[in-house]
Amino acid sequence: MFIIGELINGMYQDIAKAIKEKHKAIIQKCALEQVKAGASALDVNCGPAAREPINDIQWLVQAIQEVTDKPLALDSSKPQVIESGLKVIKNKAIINSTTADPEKLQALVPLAKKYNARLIGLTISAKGIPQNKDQRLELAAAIVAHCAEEGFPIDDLYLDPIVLPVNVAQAQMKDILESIREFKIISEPSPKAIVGLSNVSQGASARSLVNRTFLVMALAYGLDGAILDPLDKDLMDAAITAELILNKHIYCDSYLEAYRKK
Ligand code: THG
Repeated sequence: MFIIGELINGMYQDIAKAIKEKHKAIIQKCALEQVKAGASALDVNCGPAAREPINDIQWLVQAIQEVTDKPLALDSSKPQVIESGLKVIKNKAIINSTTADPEKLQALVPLAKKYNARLIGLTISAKGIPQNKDQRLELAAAIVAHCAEEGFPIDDLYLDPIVLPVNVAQAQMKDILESIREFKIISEPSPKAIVGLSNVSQGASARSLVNRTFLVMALAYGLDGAILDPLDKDLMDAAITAELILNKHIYCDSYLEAYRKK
């Protein structure tokens, strides 16, 4: 599974403060901890309160790149902020994210091509978040069609059904899971499926249990990647075990230890 560590996000107060005060060591520690815990990439989000996101994202990227060469996912709803980050990224970037809104696609698909970046497409439109799996599939197909027309490699496209909190959208959970399976059969080669996992447990108690249960189920539906908290050891163990059962690693009695050493 492609694991994107979610912790460098200005929604967290300590990270917001580190960004504001340009305290590099805090960001670098957070990057290294996530990589050590098994993150294959790191999400980089200046947060909702950032006053200068165009400068902040460049500062974040540069600080992180001093300590790791893992791919970075530039997480912003503003194309100018994403482009600013792309300019200073040395390795392969991930654009997080476009929506199915034509204006967004027209801004971000050319950027993804120009910078040879992977692209996350959210199944959301100007009308908002879909209320069922048919609307999700329709938006997913529109994103795939746009990428194919523009010559963007579908192998580099991740579709995100947008996970909603179970405490407010319980009736949608099954549709979200089924969307993951449906996304994979839109085209050949197939787009990949990714989720922002922690959304599912926002406002819920027993967050870690809710997160890992959803993740294991989503993996069974064909999930390829997740933005998650890699420091949650129970979550990582559940993911490794689910992938073992799905025959993605070879079984040995010490498989958890063996996988972590990889
Ligand atoms: N899809 C994609 N990108 C995403 C998301 C998604 N990026 C952002 C988000 N969703 C994924 N990242 C997080 C990070 C933290 C939390 C949820 C999702 C979170 N934070 C706590 C809270 O809000 O309760 C704690 C915040 C705090 O300490 O202040 O749950 O869906 N492509």
